[in-house]
Amino acid sequence: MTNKQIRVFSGVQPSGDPQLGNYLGAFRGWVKKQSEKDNFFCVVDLHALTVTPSPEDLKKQTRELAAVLFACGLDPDQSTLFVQSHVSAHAEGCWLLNCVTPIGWLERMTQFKDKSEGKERVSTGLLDYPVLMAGDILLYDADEVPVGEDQKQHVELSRDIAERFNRLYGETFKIPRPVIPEIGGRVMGLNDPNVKMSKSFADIRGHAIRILDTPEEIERSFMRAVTDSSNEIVFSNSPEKAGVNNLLGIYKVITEKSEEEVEKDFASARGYGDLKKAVAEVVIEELRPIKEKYLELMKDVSELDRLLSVGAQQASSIAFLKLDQMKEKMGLILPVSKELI
Ligand code: ATP
Ligand code: LTN
Repeated sequence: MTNKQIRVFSGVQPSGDPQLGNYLGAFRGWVKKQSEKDNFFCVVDLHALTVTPSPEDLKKQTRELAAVLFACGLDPDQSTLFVQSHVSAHAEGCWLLNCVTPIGWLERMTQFKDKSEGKERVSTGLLDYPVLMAGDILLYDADEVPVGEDQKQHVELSRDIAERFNRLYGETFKIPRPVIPEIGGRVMGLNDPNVKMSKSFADIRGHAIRILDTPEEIERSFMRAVTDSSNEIVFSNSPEKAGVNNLLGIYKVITEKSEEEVEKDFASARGYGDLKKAVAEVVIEELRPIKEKYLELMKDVSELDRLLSVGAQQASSIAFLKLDQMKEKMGLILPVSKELI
């Protein structure tokens, strides 16, 4: 099998301003590997509905996220980028998979437990979120699903759902595998290094670096980052050093240096101020061309919309074939001619 035959699928929610964790844990790796594989990337707007954004915000964030992804280097000639709701097979596939997924599997998901904790009422959509995600992946017979560490459990659930469907109705789906970056898979919040950096918290002062932040905002957020009371700039697994470890981790992924080289860079630093400045600098330089390209793309939204329509057409040509296969296997009769509907 040549690598181009390896199909990759991944998604990202338009649920807020994309942040450094999205970039280092997901987007950067997608772009780096895109020439080697057959790639499908999706702005999962239906998933974002589970957190009930305002309609105006959702529209705006969907386009902005697509533009950020192109600006990060996703190339329409190498990768298909599309919006989930433009390919209705995703919603339909989710229903079919709902009917083979035990509720207990969904209630066990840590993301569901975290997001529903302390809430008096949660939507069915929040519980069903991983089934929609399984549909995203399985409709394309994806081999690999590159995601950050936090999504591993959901990809594993997609495997369980695929295996159950195959057992009940005969071989239908490929079993996908999660691909987690060795480093960058878990970037932590700058205000609290025990919590994953997340776009839903991007509004909290000092929590996240947004991909589109100005250099001044980036520097300010890093200078405010929580560290500890010692002044040792070394990689460490100890909980007290989680903040410093996070900063060193970010520096290491971007500079692509080894741990020894990174520690050497800071051997003569005078304290955490120097570390924070250096990390801010590499992040600012990494994000600068992305922001420039983003601003360029947002000047002509109709071209962006056109690219997304082409992406949706490419995705549809695969997704609807698989959807028909699922329907047939489950005993649904297909219409004789779709033109008559
Ligand atoms: P939300 O706050 O809405 O849950 P998020 O910022 O956690 O959003 P997602 O849209 O859920 O981001 O995830 C998009 C991709 O980015 C996924 O592959 C996810 O694993 C990855 N990702 C998100 N946050 C981080 C992080 N802090 N470190 C590494 N990867 C991350
Ligand atoms: N749940 C994912 C987003 C997502 C996804 C997917 C990722 C939706 N569908 C399919 C990989 C494959 C998240 O990052 N929160």
